[in-house]
Amino acid sequence: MNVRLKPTTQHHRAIFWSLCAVWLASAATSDGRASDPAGETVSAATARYRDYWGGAASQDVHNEFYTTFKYSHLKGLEPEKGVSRRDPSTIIKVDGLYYVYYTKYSGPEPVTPKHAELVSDTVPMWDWDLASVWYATSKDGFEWKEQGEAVPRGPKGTYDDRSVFTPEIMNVDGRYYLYYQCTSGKYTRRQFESIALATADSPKGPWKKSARPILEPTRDGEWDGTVDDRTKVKAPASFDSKCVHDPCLIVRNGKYWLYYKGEPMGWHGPMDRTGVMWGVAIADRPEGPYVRSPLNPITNSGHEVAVWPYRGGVAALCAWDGPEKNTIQFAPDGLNFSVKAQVDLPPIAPGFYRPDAYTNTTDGQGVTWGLCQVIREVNPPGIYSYLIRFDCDLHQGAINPEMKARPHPDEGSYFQKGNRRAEKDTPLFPTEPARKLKN
Ligand code: AAL
Repeated sequence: MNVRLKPTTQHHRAIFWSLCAVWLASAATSDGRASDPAGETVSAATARYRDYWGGAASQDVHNEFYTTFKYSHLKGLEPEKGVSRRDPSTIIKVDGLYYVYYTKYSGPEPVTPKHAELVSDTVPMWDWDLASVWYATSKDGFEWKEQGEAVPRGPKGTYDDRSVFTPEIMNVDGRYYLYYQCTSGKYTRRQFESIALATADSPKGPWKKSARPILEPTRDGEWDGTVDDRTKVKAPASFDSKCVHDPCLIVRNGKYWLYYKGEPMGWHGPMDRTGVMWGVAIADRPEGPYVRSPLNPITNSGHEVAVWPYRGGVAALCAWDGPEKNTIQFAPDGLNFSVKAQVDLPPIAPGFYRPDAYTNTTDGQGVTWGLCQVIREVNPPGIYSYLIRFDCDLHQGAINPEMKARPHPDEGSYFQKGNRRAEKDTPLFPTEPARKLKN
């Protein structure tokens, strides 16, 4: 049986640890030991184990924020040559059917920023460029039927004429809100990207787009020079100055909390102070206006956004980028996150089934499954991105207790494709340092 920590104890501990962090650091002796309040001299790691992690209760088998992830292929949405399906939304259940929305691209091989000069009206930079939002339904979450396009690209000259991608779905009071990333004009390395919204009375549409995007990048940087190089800015810019991505919503305290990922102008360049981090913008109505939290960015890590109501707060899965990557985090107030568990091989771009994300709950139950993606391989070309299912146990009720056992990755997890040593001295972007690998 899993021993679950009482939230209050845990939150108090987290607050206590934040306040005491400075004190503990100064109490450490020169060889790294710290004396705990009982007067016993302990190492810094032991002090952290007791005070931050909560001692034995933090062991994986007892930790409500720890899980492994197990993956399954989907029937009906198998990998398809020349077709990408990626960045699945939250999964919703309506009249006994699950619905998922995702980016779909089909066409020539994307050229990547290395060959940005080849991008055209028919040749994409990435496999989310020249794309649109499609949807599929399922009775059991394993076997899916693609239903068709939900939101197409806009006509030339409109805010989403280039691509419509990375959707999120919210259902509230019988209305359906489909948030999605959008971009216009020719896709460049310095592309700005926004979040837009389409609404409908049914999960099948028809979808009506709002007049303008509902969240835009701040654009508060100044590009250095006219060469199409995203790394060059004259001064540091906001973490979300170039792109706002990966909308993921929660209804909390009667308001609409739109969590998103930011990308700065100057990303990976000498003026980059943030890298990829998440922000939140809050509105009284699903359509906005969305007001950014003054605490943004509210994570220092993570890529595609995945948050869900948990107990009285908000839990997050931060995969991929940053010093706190591959962690489950928790914020009692939805804003101040701390690391609660480290995880192996987390899903990429997860869209969770989050049945209480939009119920304004004050006791979020947690999540146990969703869809995610296997990303397109550049080398060898041909197989594009596709969707798979993951299962986990991040639920108060410990629904999948076997997920607390240590992972046993199979051979494919170790011998991954994509070790592109042949390209080792070719940077993806002109001013990024080439990755020099030793032979
Ligand atoms: C994903 C997401 C967003 C980005 C691109 C497509 O992993 O972060 O959707 O724009 O990559």
